[in-house]
Amino acid sequence: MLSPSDRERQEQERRQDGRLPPGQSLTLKWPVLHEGPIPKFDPATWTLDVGGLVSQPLRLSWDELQAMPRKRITADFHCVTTWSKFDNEWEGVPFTAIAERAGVLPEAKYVIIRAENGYTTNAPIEDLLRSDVLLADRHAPEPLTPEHGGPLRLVVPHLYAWKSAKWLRGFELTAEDRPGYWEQVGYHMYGDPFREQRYRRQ
Ligand SMILES: Nc1nc2c(c(=O)[nH]1)N[C@H]1C(S)=C(S)[C@@H](COP(=O)(O)O)O[C@H]1N2
Ligand SMILES: [Mo]
Repeated sequence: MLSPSDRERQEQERRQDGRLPPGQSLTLKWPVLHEGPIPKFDPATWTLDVGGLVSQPLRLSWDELQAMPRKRITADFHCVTTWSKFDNEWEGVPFTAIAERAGVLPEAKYVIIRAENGYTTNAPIEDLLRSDVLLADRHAPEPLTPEHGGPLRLVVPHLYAWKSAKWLRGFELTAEDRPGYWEQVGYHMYGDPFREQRYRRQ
């Protein structure tokens, strides 16, 4: 156990490293945070839908998704409620593989990320095309548990964690930015933790 002063010193060091964003504290546990119930997963009926400004709209089954290229990344995770969890090992399908298969049209500038129970969040497409953005089904070495978004969640390490939608079900590519679930009640449209883009000015 770290004493409070050790913890403070460690946070100071990490801040100096540029790894802990302003206003954040390190957590060693992994909190569970979401609205609503944990959805049930049936691999026989589950689909991932990709539509909007793409040349080839997709409806992928669980097995089709599993057959796609895979990748493992290590990344920090920053929740807007001020906890950060370092060194998460995520494994899954890179968003770039999905984008390539769907064929992103030049007019596509934003993505509405869709999850179970109507949860949505938005991001510029260029952010999702970063090489470390994954459709993760493992928090390695374990499969992603249902409370952490299993069977599949998006992971966007460089934005606040509300953009990392749990129970991911699809993407809609759009020309204009549209606020998602939390953005509609005042969370920032972009959400960069290093610029403390927590809430929008009202
Ligand atoms: N579908 C869905 N995804 C969601 C949320 C949610 O309410 N619903 N909450 C977000 C928030 S605010 C955070 S901090 C992370 C938390 O992920 P965790 O519970 O695995 O720590 O999930 C994000 N993804
Ligand atoms: Mo969060």
